[in-house]
Amino acid sequence: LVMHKVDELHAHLNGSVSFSTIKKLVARKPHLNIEHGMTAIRSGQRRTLDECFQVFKVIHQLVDTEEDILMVAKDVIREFAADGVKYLELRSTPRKEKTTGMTKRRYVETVIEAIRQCKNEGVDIEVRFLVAVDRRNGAEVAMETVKLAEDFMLSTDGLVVGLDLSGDPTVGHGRDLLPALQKAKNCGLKLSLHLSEVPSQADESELLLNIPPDRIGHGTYLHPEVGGSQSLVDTVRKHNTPLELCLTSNVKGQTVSSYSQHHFLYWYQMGHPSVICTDDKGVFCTDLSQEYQLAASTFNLSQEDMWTLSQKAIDCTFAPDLKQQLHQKWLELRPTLF
Ligand code: 6MZ
Repeated sequence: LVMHKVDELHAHLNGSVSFSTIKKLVARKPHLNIEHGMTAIRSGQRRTLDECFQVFKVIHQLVDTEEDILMVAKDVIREFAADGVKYLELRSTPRKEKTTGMTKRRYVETVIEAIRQCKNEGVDIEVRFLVAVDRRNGAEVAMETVKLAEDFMLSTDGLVVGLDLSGDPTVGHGRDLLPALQKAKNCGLKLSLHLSEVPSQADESELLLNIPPDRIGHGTYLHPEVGGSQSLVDTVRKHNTPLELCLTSNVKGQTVSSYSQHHFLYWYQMGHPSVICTDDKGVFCTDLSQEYQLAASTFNLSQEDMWTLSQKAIDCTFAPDLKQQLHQKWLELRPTLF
């Protein structure tokens, strides 16, 4: 069963690095003694979320030059295209690497360069970029990152469309980041915020949901059945804020106990805009087709249901200029079976 999904809206660049790209990186840096088992969580394996964040650190060691970033970004874009994705929003945290001289600005420029090169090479996918704030780094870095994102939004003809808030959810509090997030929103950056990825983030979610963000990453613990609250759900509903849902990531990272327990069902049954995404296709060994298939088989959804889901995802993108074109692609891809 082939699932023709149209867009991927929640993909962290360094979490999306495939096995074949990891092999190339390892060959460039044999002295690090890194093997693939350290950069991916295979089928049937589980890790705590904390261990997942250790995995990102290993990948960051492998990806620390402009040359690496360019290769990784181009490979990831080509892989999403090969999976049939027509529109990709990539997100990544700009990193400065003292040892290689890479700056945050060069980091973002290099990702933009990768997007442009893929376009020039005729890869059949539209790509937009969200600059990510790692919550671990605190208020000052968050504000710097927002300024960087704003500069790029203005200078890249709409390739940089937004800001992501991510990183280890057990570190720091969103209250400290609120001024930076509000500034981002005010200057026209779209906001996608990881919210309530772990329990006991209800206070933070309450605060950040009122900005309001343009999309929510995960939102695993927002609803009352898992310790969130009806008032959080009501706020999400009031603003009609779409959720980016990543089934395998949440199961392998153990924030959700099994596929059938995934909060996809809660929101889907309510008819709330919910978009299926991969999160970190390299680390969690998945792709968007597989995530669509897992959602369909777990929740007993028909192929038509899945088509409708992928169609609705188009309205959740941060690229209004592409919506019409994407709806057209969706119509072209859709089989006439139903
Ligand atoms: C929160 C996550 C994440 O930015 O170096 N990241 N943040 N929750 C998750 N759930 C599993 N998965 C990835 O890609 C890696 C970074 O993305 C964020 C983390 O900050 C991680 O270091 P980039 O391209």
